[in-house]
Amino acid sequence: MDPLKQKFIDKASALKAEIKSLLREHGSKKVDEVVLSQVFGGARGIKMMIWETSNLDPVKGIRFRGYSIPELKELLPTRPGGKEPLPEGLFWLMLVGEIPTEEEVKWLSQQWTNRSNVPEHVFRVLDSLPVETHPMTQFVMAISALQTESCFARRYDEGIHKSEYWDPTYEDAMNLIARLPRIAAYIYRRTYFNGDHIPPDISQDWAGNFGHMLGIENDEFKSLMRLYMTIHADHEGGNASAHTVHLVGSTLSDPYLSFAAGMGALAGPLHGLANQEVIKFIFRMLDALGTETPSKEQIADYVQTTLSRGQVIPGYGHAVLRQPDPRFMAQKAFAEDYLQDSDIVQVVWNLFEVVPPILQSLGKVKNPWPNVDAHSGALLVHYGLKQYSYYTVLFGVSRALGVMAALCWSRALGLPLERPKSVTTKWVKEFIAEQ
Ligand code: CMX
Repeated sequence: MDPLKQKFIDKASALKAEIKSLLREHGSKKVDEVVLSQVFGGARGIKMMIWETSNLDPVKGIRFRGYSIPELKELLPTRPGGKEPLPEGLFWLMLVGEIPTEEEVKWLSQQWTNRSNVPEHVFRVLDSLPVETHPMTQFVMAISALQTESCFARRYDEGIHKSEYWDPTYEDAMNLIARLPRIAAYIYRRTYFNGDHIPPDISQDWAGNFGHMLGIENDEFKSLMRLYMTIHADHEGGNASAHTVHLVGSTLSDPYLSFAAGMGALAGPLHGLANQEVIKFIFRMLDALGTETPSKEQIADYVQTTLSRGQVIPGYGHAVLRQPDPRFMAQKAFAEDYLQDSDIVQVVWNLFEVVPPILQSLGKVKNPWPNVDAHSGALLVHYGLKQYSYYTVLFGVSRALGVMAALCWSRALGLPLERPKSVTTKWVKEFIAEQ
């Protein structure tokens, strides 16, 4: 058995036994109380799911196995001489809870290269779609087409014992992650470069090769890809894409179909599509104001007009966070290092000053601060990746790392079908009458 797989099942078996005895003793302890406004309000804050790979604190932000993004920048292996962590290292950490060595990360990079072959029919499915099909739609269809390769679906069909579900889940997770950059790059090149595809360079790491296949041969951009793929990977289990993968996976639908479903959730403008919406918002604002370098007053007026039209300010607000998103701050730090002089980055920084007090003044927005999507587009535009309809695909490739590691845990721990209870408003009225 490969060393990562062995490490994973050793850790998961130990935790499974621990959970069993923990539940035997404490299974009836109350962990939360649900009020009616939460039932009508998108289940905000209700503790109802196990997610081992990361945890989100409203103030401190995301912690991957307890580590903050600045800590990961210090601790995870990088390319020789590089500053940004390799996403391979984050996947290792999320899957087995240990910071990997450089050797282990190299091994994982090689594994993903070995597993990266995409069957021809997936490209044929993509080529059959109108070229103007939204890249996220193409992404979902390509992942669904790739489901023919699912080890989990095949083993289930053959009659696998439930104690072994984790094994083909791990194989599917590794194969899917390995193949995603090729698929995503294919979508980019077919949509915007007339199908002028770039073959993989197997000497590069996972994110570096992705940058190469996109066609942006720039070392700084590849560093950005490593950072981008690391910080977008996981945001605990309750966000819409992660939760969808978890829910669909709980039916024992295989990892490919579960991930495709999750990407449907990521494609919503209140979630991952916000990264395209932010840059669209900025481009439209610059167009409307007739300048590349608007003043803070001009930006404030434009923001107010947007709000008065009943639209949200994309890239701002969050269902859990109550401070500037550390993922926004990590991208800002990258921009401070590499692209201080970029006009579009300056617009993002000015929005960071202007938007929070305006949102605060509305009196209803719980978090006026920027989220991850407020910064990513400006960095991509700087390096020439201006086709913003594509941005959510980048987010999706990264998100696979977290949700696939978490899916391995769900199957290894034997988590059951997820099935919360719904009620009707009639039931609510009767419930109130009985109080
Ligand atoms: N601009 C304008 N209004 C906003 C707002 C924003 N950026 N963020 C929240 N609000 C409004 C809500 O629309 C809501 O208004 P109504 O009561 O009139 O419906 C009110 O403030 C309260 O909302 P909230 O409790 O603060 O926020 P929610 O938990 O309901 O929603 C989120 C969170 C992210 C959907 C919301 O902040 C939003 O729409 N932001 C813009 C879209 C965005 O950036 N999404 C990306 C999030 C990160 C990601 O998943 O990738």
